[in-house]
Amino acid sequence: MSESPVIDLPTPTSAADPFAAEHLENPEPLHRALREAGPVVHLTRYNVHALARYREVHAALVDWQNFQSGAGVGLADFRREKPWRTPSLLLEADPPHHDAPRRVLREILAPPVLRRLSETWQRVADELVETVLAERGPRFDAFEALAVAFPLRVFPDAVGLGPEGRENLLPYGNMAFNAFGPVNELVTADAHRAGGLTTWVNARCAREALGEDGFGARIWAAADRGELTHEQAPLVVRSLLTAGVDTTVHGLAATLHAFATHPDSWQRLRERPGLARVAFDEAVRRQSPVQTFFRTATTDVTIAGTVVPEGSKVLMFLGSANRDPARWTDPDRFDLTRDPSGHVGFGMGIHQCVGQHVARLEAETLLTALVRKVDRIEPDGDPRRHLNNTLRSWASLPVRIRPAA
Ligand code: QZP
Repeated sequence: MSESPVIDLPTPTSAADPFAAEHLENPEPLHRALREAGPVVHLTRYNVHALARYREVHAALVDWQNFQSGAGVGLADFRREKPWRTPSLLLEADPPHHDAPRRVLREILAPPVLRRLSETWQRVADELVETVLAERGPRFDAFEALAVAFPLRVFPDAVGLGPEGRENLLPYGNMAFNAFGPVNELVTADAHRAGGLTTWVNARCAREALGEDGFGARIWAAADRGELTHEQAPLVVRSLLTAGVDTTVHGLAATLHAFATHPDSWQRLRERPGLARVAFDEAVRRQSPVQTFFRTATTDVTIAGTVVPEGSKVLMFLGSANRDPARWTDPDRFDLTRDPSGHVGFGMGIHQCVGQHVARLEAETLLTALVRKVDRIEPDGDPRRHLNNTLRSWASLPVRIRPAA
């Protein structure tokens, strides 16, 4: 037999645990080490292949044929382990099953439809900022007062959720995003309330539980038109309640933190409020509220010379791809003059965040309210992180502001 002309370099390995508190608290050093180790790194602790460079993360995201979602986008392999909840019809599904739910939600969350919400959301944002300034004064926790308060005021209403139990939304999301990682202390700490939170969320997805004019009702109406089955409708509503709250809360917090620590950027936004959307995307690029998720190889796939065996999990470091110096100039900088489009903070390809326009509208209305009333925003002590296996999340963001004259 002839020898292969290609010289196979061994795939680099790492014993690091990306879900250890040390790395969740400060992921950049591990990201840098993984990017520099090679295009594919075998993580021995979990027996998964890690992608930390932009090129490979992007390539895997758009290749749904070789990298499936149906076996789960967390560490758990749904082909061998029972999922903790009924799999999502969008996130944890592949074509063709994925396509009908995706189309329904894409139409309900499309920009022309959302435009009808923007006036109301702007008014709510203006009122919220006014109240915060009047009642809390110039020093407050921007995480609780703005990043949490605003999405919780507008998004559940837009879905058509009833008023009771909304305090369960963030704990449910925290649990769901932890569940994509390994069963570590972050997961076991929530185990006692998993049943209660799941029961509450599932009950909210029923047609009777939802208002007559909201995203939820429109999902059920799509089922009436035959675009979905009536069994699928509540699960699509559940996707909104899982993916739509914590993500925007921590994305907005990342944006506010970026402005507090980059006063020049705040002044630039005040001069050009039209930059609000770009600012949000640049903050999503730089902080990547969704740090990681997985795919599963459907066949033996070769990535940059490494064979990823059929059935093995591939861990994609979105946060690392979004700061890969091979793709971004001065990647650690929050820079309103750059074009952040192409970042993978919302994913890429057929699963790319279907709610991204909702998130951008929340950011745009909140930032617009803030630039109208705030001259300066600066840190007032160190922010605190909340640790989650998937989300780069916050516990507090103390700021001091100077109200506009
Ligand atoms: C979570 C769902 C980055 C993703 C893991 C966010 C996400 C998207 C969809 C769902 C949950 O459909 O439940």
